[in-house]
Amino acid sequence: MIKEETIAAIATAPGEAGIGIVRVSGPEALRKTWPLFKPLKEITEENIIPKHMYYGKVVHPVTEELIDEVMMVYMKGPQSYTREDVVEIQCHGGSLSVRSIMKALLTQGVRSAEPGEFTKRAFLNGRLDLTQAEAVMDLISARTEASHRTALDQLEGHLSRKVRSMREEMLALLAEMEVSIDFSEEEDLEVETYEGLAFKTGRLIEQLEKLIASAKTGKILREGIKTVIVGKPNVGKSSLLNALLRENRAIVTDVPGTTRDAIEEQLNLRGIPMVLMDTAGIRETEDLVEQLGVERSRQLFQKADLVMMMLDASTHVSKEDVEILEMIKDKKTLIIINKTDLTPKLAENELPLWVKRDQLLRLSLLDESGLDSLEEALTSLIFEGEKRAVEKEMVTNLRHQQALETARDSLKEGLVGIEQQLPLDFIQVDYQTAMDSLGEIIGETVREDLVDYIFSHFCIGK
Ligand SMILES: Nc1nc2c(ncn2[C@@H]2O[C@H](COP(=O)(O)OP(=O)(O)OP(=O)(O)O)[C@@H](O)[C@H]2O)c(=O)[nH]1
Ligand SMILES: [Mg+2]
Repeated sequence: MIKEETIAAIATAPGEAGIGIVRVSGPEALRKTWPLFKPLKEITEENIIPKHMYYGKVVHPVTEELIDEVMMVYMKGPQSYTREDVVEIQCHGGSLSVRSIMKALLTQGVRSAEPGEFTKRAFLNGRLDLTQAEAVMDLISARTEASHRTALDQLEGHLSRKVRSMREEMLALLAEMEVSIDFSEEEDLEVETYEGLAFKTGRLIEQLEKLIASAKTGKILREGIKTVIVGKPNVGKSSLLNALLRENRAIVTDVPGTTRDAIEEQLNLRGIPMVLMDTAGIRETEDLVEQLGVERSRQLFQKADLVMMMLDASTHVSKEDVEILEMIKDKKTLIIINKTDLTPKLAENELPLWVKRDQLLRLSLLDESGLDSLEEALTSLIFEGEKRAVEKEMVTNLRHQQALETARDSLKEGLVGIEQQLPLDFIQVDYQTAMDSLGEIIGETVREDLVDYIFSHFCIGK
């Protein structure tokens, strides 16, 4: 345990609320809070029971002015979030009470906590490893059940355990090499030694590859998938946005060119976070405002992870349709043929040859038929037909992904050395690099500036 200053911060979000919480942590948490707290019961700083709620008042320690009625709880380290002594004061919500309590604490020589400093202390005091600390941040910012679930799994230590066990296997391999090196003083290394090493290294590389592959799903769950609806005017783009959101967000009319500016909304599609964008219908136009909107549509889909291109079943495929299809050729695309309730005119053979038939989906937004299969198609397109990763060890963090890739690449180099039967002390270096980069993930070999960087992205009070 490192002896630290006592810090405090408002732990609840700003704004009007029922309660607000001020958290104090550090060796003098109780001593520095005590002058503010006037308990109703006859308790003292010495006989206070940890983890009991005490009702009382908070007064300014200098002016004795009443600040608020509160509930106070003391958690004695190491049985606390930071493993230090912690005091939490629950007062009335809204910004005034919490801020006045903070000010009063500052007069006692308590320092304002930096962003993420509580969690950083939990990490430095060994309560959480680095992946778990990062999971805390993911948990706070999770927008869908699925991202919440993965963050929770990471907090529970699933990823850390996997990384630890791979690290142990590497350590065992290094030890094995050490032994062989000692023996080889007298004679040349046996071929079996190399074969055994190659086999075990191959297995480790496979495990690493699997984790790295999960990062793709992980990224989607964390950041959401950017999806843009494009098409010529009046095909029903805004109707689709509304149908998926299940609210009348965008204006829908039978006038082509209704949507002038892009509309962006968050959507939770069966647990997958999406950023859904409705755009202005793409066409040649004299109208300046519409021209700008069309230009914006063209730019937007370039940045999209996924494009939903809409066609109108009641009209023939037009020059505009083909132009749009050309533009999105390289994108992950779902082509939606809307208005199937009307007399059909559009024939599939009017579409360019390279349009794959399994990209097509017919529906009618008027009677909402086919919306379910659309959602189905979207989810499977996002995960590219793979079964949804249900692995508990999922990588959702770019930093972890990069460290895993470094580890994999080093082991691959090691494998080349093994195949060439190079002296083992040459090969050991690669295994050491791989081990170190796995250590970075859980924070065992991590640099201090990286730790600072990671925690500085937390919010204050966490
Ligand atoms: N019959 C029928 N009409 C539809 C269907 N979907 C949308 N519409 C109608 O088509 C018209 C255009 O719909 P919008 O959603 O505004 O089309 P848009 O693509 O956003 O059009 P712009 O914003 O002008 O580019 C409206 O009158 C809708 O009610 C459908 O499945 N069947
Ligand atoms: Mg529209």
